[in-house]
Amino acid sequence: MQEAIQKAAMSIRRLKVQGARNVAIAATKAIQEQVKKTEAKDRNEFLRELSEAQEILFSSRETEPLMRNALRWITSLVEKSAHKKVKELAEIVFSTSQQFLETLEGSKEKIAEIGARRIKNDSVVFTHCHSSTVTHLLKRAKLDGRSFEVICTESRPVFQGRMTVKEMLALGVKTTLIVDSAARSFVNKADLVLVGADAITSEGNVINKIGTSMIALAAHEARTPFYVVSELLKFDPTTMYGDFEKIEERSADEIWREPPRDLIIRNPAFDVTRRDFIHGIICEAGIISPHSIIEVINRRYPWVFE
Ligand code: RUB
Repeated sequence: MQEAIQKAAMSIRRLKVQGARNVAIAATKAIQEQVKKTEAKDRNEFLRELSEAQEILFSSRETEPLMRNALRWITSLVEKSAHKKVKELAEIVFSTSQQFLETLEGSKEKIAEIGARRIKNDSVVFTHCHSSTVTHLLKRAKLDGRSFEVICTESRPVFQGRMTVKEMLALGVKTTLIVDSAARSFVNKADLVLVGADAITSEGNVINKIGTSMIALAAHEARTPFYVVSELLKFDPTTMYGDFEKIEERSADEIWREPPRDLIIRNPAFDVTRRDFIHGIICEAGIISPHSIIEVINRRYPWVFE
């Protein structure tokens, strides 16, 4: 039952698929694959199957509004359609999923094009964790002929920073890896900080890999501009109606496999960076202030608020 969905949810939970964009892409593709094989006999059964799939994927990682926005949008279009035949409903899922994937791809390119202009020649870029949106922007800057170097944190406990440094080295960019606690010492040497986002709240605060808010504080103190590089669809509309974004807490095993008895280990995957520490959000609509997030999203993706 829901084989493609279960498989994708497992890969997402275990971080085989990592980063908000890749999570949303994997979930959308899993939905496409699942509807191809649907055995639902009528509209009601098909909608039930879709809603179950959605719940399984949503629970794979809690702090992923991009995935939730994508799947809710796809499901809402199916629900709104008057079609009764399963084949036609499956076709709607397939084409809207495709449309979502294309929108996401378009946003990535636009963000890279805009953000690359902020990378000046001979500059030092500080980054944290692994954001495919950030690394794509840096690739674009490199293709545009800019010379720059990158400083990246390890990003404990799962070391996503190693993925970032490998990508940068493959690009031929001078790259330095530091331990997370060296952030303050190195943010001083950087011209700007670029980090990704998992979620953006209605107040313009940004949720990203644990440690991001500490880097933002250090950058503020060092007067190093701190930018968030993110698709607008990482906005979580439920935060507008009073909900707090949930911060996923991961297994203690990631930190210490055989810890002493009675030790308490906490492993939150993300933290919240207040908008006051964010110079700008580099998104597909341009470089915007976190204060204007609702207005910009409302103009571009009004369906998010439905
Ligand atoms: C990854 C992380 C990334 C964002 C943005 O955390 O915090 O900065 O997800 O990534 P994890 P992208 O490794 O726990 O998923 O720009 O690729 O969406």
